[in-house]
Amino acid sequence: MGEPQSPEGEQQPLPPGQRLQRGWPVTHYGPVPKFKPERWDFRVFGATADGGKHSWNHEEFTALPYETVTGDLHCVTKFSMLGAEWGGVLARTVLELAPPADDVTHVMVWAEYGFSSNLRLSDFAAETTVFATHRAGELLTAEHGFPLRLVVPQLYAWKGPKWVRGVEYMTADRRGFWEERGYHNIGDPWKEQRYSYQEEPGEGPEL
Ligand SMILES: Nc1nc2c(c(=O)[nH]1)N[C@H]1C(S)=C(S)[C@@H](COP(=O)(O)O)O[C@H]1N2
Ligand SMILES: [Mo]
Repeated sequence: MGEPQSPEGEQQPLPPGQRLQRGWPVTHYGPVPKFKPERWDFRVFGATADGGKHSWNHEEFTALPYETVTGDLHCVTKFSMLGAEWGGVLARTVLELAPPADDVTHVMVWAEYGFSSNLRLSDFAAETTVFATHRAGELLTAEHGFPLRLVVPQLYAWKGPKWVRGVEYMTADRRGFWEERGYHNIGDPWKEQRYSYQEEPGEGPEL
């Protein structure tokens, strides 16, 4: 048997405990926010290298370099969607344009209604971490996070806030919305890091 992997990628491996989902269901907590372009901005704040805040309005942000990445979406409720093409602004581009201070170790990604998720800087800086505006070449729908959502393919999908509005650079780790409510601080699906009770010492701040 061996690994269910083929060079053609027709049978890609799934993280443990996950099943393949056809289509693209909508999953989130709370209402879908209404996009108001004139009030929308994307902010980078916290421990920036220059000590200042950076902000882009919608026109400015969507004019940043557009790139595509291929990445999975693994929901902790056990379904996975594989190999979608996401288009938008790489997290790496944001890190270049608004560099973090040298002692930044984590980021908090903030979304509408105060939803948040914390990431290690290394996960945020991964080459496939993208602030997506598009999926499969099409603009995201409101339900899927329009105008902007984060996608972090190597982590469970709650680590990718929809309706994202900014990033806070942090010099110490802090839990985001789901990480405070019983979900694993790191959330690596390949290690099946679903719940906070599974955390090993050092994997998350005290609860
Ligand atoms: N703002 C916000 N983003 C969120 C969530 C949420 O509750 N609020 N849920 C996450 C979870 S648990 C999943 S599985 C994915 C689902 O994305 P989809 O609805 O586009 O499939 O969004 C993530 N982003
Ligand atoms: Mo999820």
